[in-house]
Amino acid sequence: TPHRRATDDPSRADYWRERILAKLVYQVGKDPEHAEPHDWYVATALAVRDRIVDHWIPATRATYAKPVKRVYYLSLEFLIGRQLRDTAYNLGYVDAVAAALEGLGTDFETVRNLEPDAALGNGGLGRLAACFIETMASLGIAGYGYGIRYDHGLFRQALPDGMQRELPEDWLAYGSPWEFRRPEARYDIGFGGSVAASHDAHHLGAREWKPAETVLAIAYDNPVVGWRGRYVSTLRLWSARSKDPISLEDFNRGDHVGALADRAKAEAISKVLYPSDSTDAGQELRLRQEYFFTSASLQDMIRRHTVNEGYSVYDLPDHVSVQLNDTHPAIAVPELMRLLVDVYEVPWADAWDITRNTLSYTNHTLLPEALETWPVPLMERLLPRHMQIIYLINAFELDRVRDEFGDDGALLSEISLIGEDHGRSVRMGNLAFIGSHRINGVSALHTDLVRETVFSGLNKVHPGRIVNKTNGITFRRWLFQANPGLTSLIREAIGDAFLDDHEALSALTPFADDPAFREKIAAVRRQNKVALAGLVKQRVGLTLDPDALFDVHIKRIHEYKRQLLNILDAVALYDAIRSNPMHDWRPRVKIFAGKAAASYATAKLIIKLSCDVAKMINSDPTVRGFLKIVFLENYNVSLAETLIPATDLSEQISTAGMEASGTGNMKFGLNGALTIGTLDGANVEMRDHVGEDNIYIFGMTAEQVAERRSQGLDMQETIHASRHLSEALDQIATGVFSPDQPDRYSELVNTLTHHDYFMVTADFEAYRAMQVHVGNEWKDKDTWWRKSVLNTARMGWFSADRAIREYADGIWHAKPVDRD
Ligand code: DL6
Repeated sequence: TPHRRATDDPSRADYWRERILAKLVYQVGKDPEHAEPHDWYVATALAVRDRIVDHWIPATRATYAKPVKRVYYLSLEFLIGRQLRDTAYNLGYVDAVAAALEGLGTDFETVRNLEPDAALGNGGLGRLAACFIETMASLGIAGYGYGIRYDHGLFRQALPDGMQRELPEDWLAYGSPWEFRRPEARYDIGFGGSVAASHDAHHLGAREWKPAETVLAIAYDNPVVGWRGRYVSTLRLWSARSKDPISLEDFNRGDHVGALADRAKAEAISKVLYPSDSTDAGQELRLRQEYFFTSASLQDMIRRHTVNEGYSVYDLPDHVSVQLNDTHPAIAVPELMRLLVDVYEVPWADAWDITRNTLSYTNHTLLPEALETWPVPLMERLLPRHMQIIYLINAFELDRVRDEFGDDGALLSEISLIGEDHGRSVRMGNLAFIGSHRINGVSALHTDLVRETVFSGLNKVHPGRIVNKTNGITFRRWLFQANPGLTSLIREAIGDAFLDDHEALSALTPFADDPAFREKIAAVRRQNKVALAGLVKQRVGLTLDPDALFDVHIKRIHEYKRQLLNILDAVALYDAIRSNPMHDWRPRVKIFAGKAAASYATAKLIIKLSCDVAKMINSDPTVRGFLKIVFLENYNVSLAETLIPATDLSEQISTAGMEASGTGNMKFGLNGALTIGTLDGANVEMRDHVGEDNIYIFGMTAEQVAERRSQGLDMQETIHASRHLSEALDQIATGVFSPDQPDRYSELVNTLTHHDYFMVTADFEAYRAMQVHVGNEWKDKDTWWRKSVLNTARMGWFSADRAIREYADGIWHAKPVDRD
């Protein structure tokens, strides 16, 4: 208002200048004359954080004043990335902050790039959790994220000679300016010990668990501000501490290391993000992590519900929804039962109703190796009371099913919580299912497959419990911030409504037929490609032509995601260029990035192969730059923010039936990249939305894959039928790309030939033909940019706002907080 002092108005640069300087001097303790760039980052983050708090406190008060359902999102992973731009953008202060920094002799880009990525997740599942927390705040849902404050997030990937090395990541080396340590918010987490005996084997009442070991969970709060500051969600991350920081007795005896042993054991729980994505995670530390954060979160939630709000635990389902992000927090089922029965003395049957009506579970994968199971002996040793509860839940469930469906042995053993296959184990997927009122898949196809495969038995006995909630992405980060050029063009064309209502992007549809608009879109893409080319030059020394087709494949490296298929196509294209160098080739750059799980040898070999193929092709003068291959090291959220807006062609080529949804596919489509993909995960719904003429779908369907697998995996005939494929495989197998070790890939090729579970060879010809078609379409710029505009215009449905509304209406029954 005109009466405001200039320095009270956060839309002004002088407001920020004053506050950033104050933070620099009084919190960072630096003289502006001698401040390092990182000091400016911290001072800026702290100044911006103050404005979050200005929204956080009223939002929290409003939630207590006019209670709505609180939603707790329990996730072992939150792949947050950088927070400065996201926060300043959602609050609407980026321009003012940037102007202030300019006046202080630095600039916003430099400062924001000094923030380390918070990489507390492996991939899609963790990034989805981060998108969802921001989106709940944007919609005004009273949302809380609960997870672990890992000292070290996802490893840093180095690629000396193309071989992946994992290096420790150290995002907290300088501390985090975003978090608030809450030493008063602490809970005891027990492990091991014994449970007081009862004379009655079917005793359903309270029991006393005496843990042998107790670890402290200490809260760190990260406020996450929503769009236009509507609400602020709290991401509460738990850090493990020992109850006794040191054994003075041991120390005084001279055992200085032993004196710290208990502490080291306790703190190991929150030391490192478990590096595995979908390979065996069966280690005790992982189970300790899962129980640690789940128990702390449930205790915290119940304390807020009973002590702060004064409700009874019987009313939990009316006021609270807990979403289990995959099976990692599935121990919540017996833990909530334990808290209700043992601590709050709720009768078993009531406790079971409360538990089931409070919890719901999202399934993110059908991969058998990622569906967690825990050996019964480990569970009995580490969580003896939980094991008793699991046995009881199982007994009741099996009795009920026997009553209703008869003594169907196959059905009973399928739905049992105890697997008997390789020693007795607890099936966490079944546990999460039975303890939840809703189970959701993350795309229409995936949900169908969840019903038909992993949970077919449970679906039969609990029809209607499985629902679909197709994933979504936050447009604020993935379009508005990552691609300001495209965002401005859209605003000029259709106004600002789409900033708040993402489906209003459809108003862009007629602009697909406007040649002047298409030209502007192409110019923005070119600018983004120039920026990416600069980054590639700086990182790998390769010069890229910004007019080449940028064909991008970025995600975790996994056989089912089929980076191998893309590499085989590159080799076939390389051969085609060499055998016909005078053809009208259009330059293409294939860009890869992604990390392989540390223990996943084949995935690491695929990275090495990409690098070997890149080395040969990039240095071959006959190719004359028509094809270049780049593998960028250390893929993370920030790199994705640069790559996606600079992409022409998005690779979403997983074996059909294996990618639960994908969310990268949505980010690319939104930014106007065209997709080459299989009918897998959310690609299917993307095709339905953008129209089949505007997406390049190829290959086998999930059904065909299943059918083909049932016929066997030997692909010799398929390979012989394709000259391109057999030549490419031959070259790879015989060491053409690995002269230093000619047999490096012979086993890999052997597997493709005789045991091609992921159908790389079976889909090769269809993929190659589609790539040739894409190359031809790229030549016709009018067609290409028309399709690009239509992709952006029709991706509105894939907003996380839509996804969270669906969860809020269909699963949580949660309404937005009224802040007025
Ligand atoms: O739902 C988020 C994300 C999906 O988009 C991916 O398709 C899916 O692979 C991923 N799942 C996981 C779970 N572990 N594994 N594999 O990360 O979830």
